[in-house]
Amino acid sequence: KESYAAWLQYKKIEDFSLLENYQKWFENLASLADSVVIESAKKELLLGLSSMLGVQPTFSTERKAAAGIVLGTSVSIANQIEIDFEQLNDDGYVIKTVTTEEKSTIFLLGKEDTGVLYAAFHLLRLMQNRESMDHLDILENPKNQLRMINHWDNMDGSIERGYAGNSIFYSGNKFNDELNRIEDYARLLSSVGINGVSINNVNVHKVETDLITSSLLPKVAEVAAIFRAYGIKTFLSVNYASTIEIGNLETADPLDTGVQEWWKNKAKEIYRYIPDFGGFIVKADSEHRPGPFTYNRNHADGANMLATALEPFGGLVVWRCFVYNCLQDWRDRSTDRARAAYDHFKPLDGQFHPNVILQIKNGPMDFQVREAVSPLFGAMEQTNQMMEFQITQEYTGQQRHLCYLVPQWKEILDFDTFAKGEGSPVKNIVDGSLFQSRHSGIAAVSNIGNDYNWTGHTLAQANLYGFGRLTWNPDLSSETITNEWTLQTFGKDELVVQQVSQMLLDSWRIYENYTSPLGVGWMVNPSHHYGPNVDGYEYSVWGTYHFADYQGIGVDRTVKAGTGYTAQYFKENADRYEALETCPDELLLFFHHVPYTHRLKSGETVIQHIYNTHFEGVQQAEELTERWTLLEGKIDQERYEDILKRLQEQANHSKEWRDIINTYFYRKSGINDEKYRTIY
Ligand code: BDP
Repeated sequence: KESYAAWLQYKKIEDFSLLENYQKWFENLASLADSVVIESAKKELLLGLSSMLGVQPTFSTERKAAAGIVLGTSVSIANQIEIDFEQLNDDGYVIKTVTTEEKSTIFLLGKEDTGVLYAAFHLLRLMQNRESMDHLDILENPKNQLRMINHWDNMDGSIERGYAGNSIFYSGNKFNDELNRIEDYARLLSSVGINGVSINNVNVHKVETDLITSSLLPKVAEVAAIFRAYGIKTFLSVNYASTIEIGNLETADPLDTGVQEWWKNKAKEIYRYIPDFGGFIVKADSEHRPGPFTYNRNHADGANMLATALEPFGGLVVWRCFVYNCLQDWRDRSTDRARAAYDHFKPLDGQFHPNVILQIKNGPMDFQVREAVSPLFGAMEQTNQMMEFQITQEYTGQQRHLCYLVPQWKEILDFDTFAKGEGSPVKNIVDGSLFQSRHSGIAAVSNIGNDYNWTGHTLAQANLYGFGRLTWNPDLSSETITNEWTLQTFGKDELVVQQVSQMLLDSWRIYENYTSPLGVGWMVNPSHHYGPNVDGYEYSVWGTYHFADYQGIGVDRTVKAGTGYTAQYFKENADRYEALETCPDELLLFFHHVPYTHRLKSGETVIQHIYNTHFEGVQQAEELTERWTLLEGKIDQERYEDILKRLQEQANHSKEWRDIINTYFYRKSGINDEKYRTIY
């Protein structure tokens, strides 16, 4: 089925001359290396070639006279075709066409086997995109070392913040017997360069605490073997208080020698089952999860204790910085959740072990449609840092609304922190280059489940694809990624590619238009986070406020009169956000509390902006449906209908957003819409 195949469609090539041209390359496939990873590369090539071209190449372990593909990792071959392996990093690869009078060959060479696999996927992508094979000369290195997906899957089969069915890993508190689907998932991930996956929720309950015990480790090892064949390392989220819950100890104090010993033995045990185990993800002292604070220890103590245990085996501790007080009093305006991660972690710079990476959410709040970039990026010169994005659309329409996040992620990665003066973008912090960090990378919370199309909204597949591509190379443009995805997913049809790509590229702004305005965030229904509720989180304890009253709205985070959060940025950004005159419109209410009559740089007042964007957003959402219907007949009926239904739901639901938000602010402010449109 098309919806299941996602972007690995490998549709038969109908264009006869292209078909002939391609077929000539694939008489023989010579594999000069051998491993499970190379096996995957061969399998994928065979699948792609037989399905796109109807050819079955012969296999050999040495180069043949016939035209063909050569897979390998050997330096001597590289030298023969004038490739300098020194230019490749561990996951890098080369694709090169060499034509002599006797034969034509496409070399897929990697420094390691994973490079060969990535090269195979790249070649298949080129073919899906109908590019010429005649003069390929490609050298690719991933910019980020760790390119990771975090699953928030629970063993009962549910997925925290999952919008595409249940877990593909578990059901009924057990691993699924049927593991086939995991292999197809691994193919999807590997095809875009993902090399790490954590397979259980960061909120680790009792059953998942057992994942690191001998009762479940054999199963984890089975899953890890599937991922391993695709160059992906398996990680587990662990319960910080495991020593108490499953270790028969009375404490989880990181400085307690009993606790330290327990984890050392535990690490040894895990690596017996999974020799290339990636490491632990830890959510500690966050939203009621246990952590070192209980014992008056700090997060460096906690993380380092685990790091010491994993260190002999090359394992990593991915320590999350989502640490804040989730029991704040909304009446106390001196506390500010946005400040929390920086306040907790910045003073610990330099204290973490080399195999600890701090995983920081892109913004200081929580994956809102728009928020400021976390000031922690770049603020800890001597500490490994990695990015956490959320592919699953918790606050961005839950895969019922179209919201393509690549443009958002790009803005964040390009954000200049000024950590080392101008030209210190976030992407150079998380790729390790700015501070020469030992470990670094980008992770994101998965958006897949066991729905037949993986992601609920079929177009949400583009977010998974785009995340992988961007993680491989943050310099790719949104347009490039989007076009690539559309071509592979729906085939080469001008109108389809142009329409779908543009719909995706417009969708984030559209979603922002009819939801919470000017960076203020939230305004969603509590707990499930779907749909509008302006005061849903206003009088609760989560630290998520907009402070709207009859005069104005916004959170004053200035040093002058507010929470002082702006001072967490390097000077250039701190000054820019601090002053009303220089604070960008789109984040105005994130940083300032202003009257409804305040004029934005756009010339509109805040209240008029709210009205305008909400009317406009609904209109744009309705247009998305119309734009989609232009493609009827050009896309298989199943995907066409599926997507149409979601777009219609979005258009309807956007009206609810518009009406609730506009009415609320009309009643609060008493100010009329200049255009006298109906506000319910
Ligand atoms: C929030 C989610 C919550 C997660 C938490 C986290 O609402 O379900 O457990 O983040 O990242 O976005 O730990």
